[in-house]
Amino acid sequence: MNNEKALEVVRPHLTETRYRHTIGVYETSSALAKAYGADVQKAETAAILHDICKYHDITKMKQTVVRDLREPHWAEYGVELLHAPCGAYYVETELGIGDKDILMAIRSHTTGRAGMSLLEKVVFVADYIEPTRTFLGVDKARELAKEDLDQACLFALEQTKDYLRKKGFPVHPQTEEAYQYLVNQKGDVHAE
Ligand code: DGI
Ligand code: FE
Ligand code: FE
Repeated sequence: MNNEKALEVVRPHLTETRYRHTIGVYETSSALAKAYGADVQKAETAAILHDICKYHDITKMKQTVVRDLREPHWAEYGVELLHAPCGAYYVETELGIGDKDILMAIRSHTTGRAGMSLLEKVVFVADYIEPTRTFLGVDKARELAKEDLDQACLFALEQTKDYLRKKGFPVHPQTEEAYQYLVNQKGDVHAE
């Protein structure tokens, strides 16, 4: 699906603000893909569609993860997580996008994943740093993304874990594992 078509498809699923966020993720993913040598077209498609289920019905999304995906854990750590696996499922089943790299980038864009592919990291970081984001620490994340994509992922995961801890929200195991994986990898680099 070309970018123009994907933007047209996603637009009615989103609010105006969320659409602007999506454009930001699209442009940032494109730039990061170019900088780090990821597949630019795949990064752009995944970015445009990454939040397609953000405002879908929560009850229906819970049904999707339990009945269709048979991964009920997505429903057990807060409703904010549902749109990522459901987004990948929707894009595959309703839009006919079969590319596993794109689907995985959409699926892991909220929690990250241990051993993320380059494409997953690009979309994960772009979602965090796109120009309309304003939270504390976002400038630091933007600087890190220019230097080292893994460091930017690690920083985003650390900050997310901190935020969740302060709010008293549970951390999904995939977020924790994504974080630990990068910490261990960093340890390995320093040991060399
Ligand atoms: O959809 P966006 O707002 O663009 O961004 P996102 O897909 O990264 O979703 C952010 C939300 O997800 C934010 O409210 C924090 C939440 N979140 C991220 N990781 C976890 C999490 N919530 C829980 N409970 N556990 C997590 O591990
Ligand atoms: Fe999202
Ligand atoms: Fe997003």
